[in-house]
Amino acid sequence: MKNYISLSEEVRTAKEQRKPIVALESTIISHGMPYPQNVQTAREVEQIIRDHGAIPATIAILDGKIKIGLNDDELEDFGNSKGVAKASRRDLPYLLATGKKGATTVAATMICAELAEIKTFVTGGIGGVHRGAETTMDISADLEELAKTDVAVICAGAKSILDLGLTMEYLETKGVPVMGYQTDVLPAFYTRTSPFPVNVRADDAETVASTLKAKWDLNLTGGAVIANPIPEEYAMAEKDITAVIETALKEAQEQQISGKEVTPFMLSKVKELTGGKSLDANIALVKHNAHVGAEIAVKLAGMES
Ligand code: PSU
Ligand code: MN
Repeated sequence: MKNYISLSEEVRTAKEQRKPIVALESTIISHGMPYPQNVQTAREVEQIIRDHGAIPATIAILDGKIKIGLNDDELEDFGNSKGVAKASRRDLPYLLATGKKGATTVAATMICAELAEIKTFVTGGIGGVHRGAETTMDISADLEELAKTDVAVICAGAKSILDLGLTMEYLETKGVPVMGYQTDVLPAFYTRTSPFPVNVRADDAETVASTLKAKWDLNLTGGAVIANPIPEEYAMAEKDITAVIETALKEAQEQQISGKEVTPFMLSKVKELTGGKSLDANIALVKHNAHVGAEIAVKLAGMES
């Protein structure tokens, strides 16, 4: 197993010194944002994590290795590459065997983080149950991963391109805690609220960390969602984003988009239809998640027995 994993210098040193580490995904870099904003944002997010006392580990598949931490050149090259494969659980073996580049989704990043013994992972939004899943069966592998892999995912909830109600039901069935960070309801990525209550509310990093510790001390396998609303000043108007999502969903149906293409198609349509505004919102919420995620990682590291 060790043969497949390659730690960056920074991450290796952090591990030796038992510093808190925060994992970051790479699908958001290659499929979620345009170049060069993607690389710029990735660097800034990493710096926010350092500024709050933890070490960032951006995870990607390169040269037949699971890279835990990318150096500056690797990040630049990765963010500027065309045709990087979107890598979820099922894709990891083939990409590692063939040496092709892979951008890890939430599911794959959780797997890689667990292999590297990293418990905290910051991203933008998670995948979930798609609208119409009762006939398409389109349910993100992210949810199954949350059910079985011991990594906490700090995100801004999930985009309402998904069926948020069914996503919450699925997480409940699988026993995945959904903690609202300073909120009682599930945030919907671009907006701070949705009609769906979270499982529990946590008002500080200490509460989140001690809840995670209790879960894993009891061998209650699986991850947790820490849902952190987008900062007020970047939140988009509910009716604007709802209209955009309806249009994007209609186009996806007309073009018969299916399988792993659905989420990237929806993300790029939403981006196109909202112009620069959605990208600004996206960058702001990831940075906010990085801040909160680093604080949680620091608290968790302090509780290690
Ligand atoms: N949702 C977002 N932004 C993203 C993704 C989801 O708001 O970048 C990406 C994440 O990497 C997530 C993946 O793990 O899409 C889910 O894809 P799918 O629905 O195909 O499982
Ligand atoms: Mn899917």
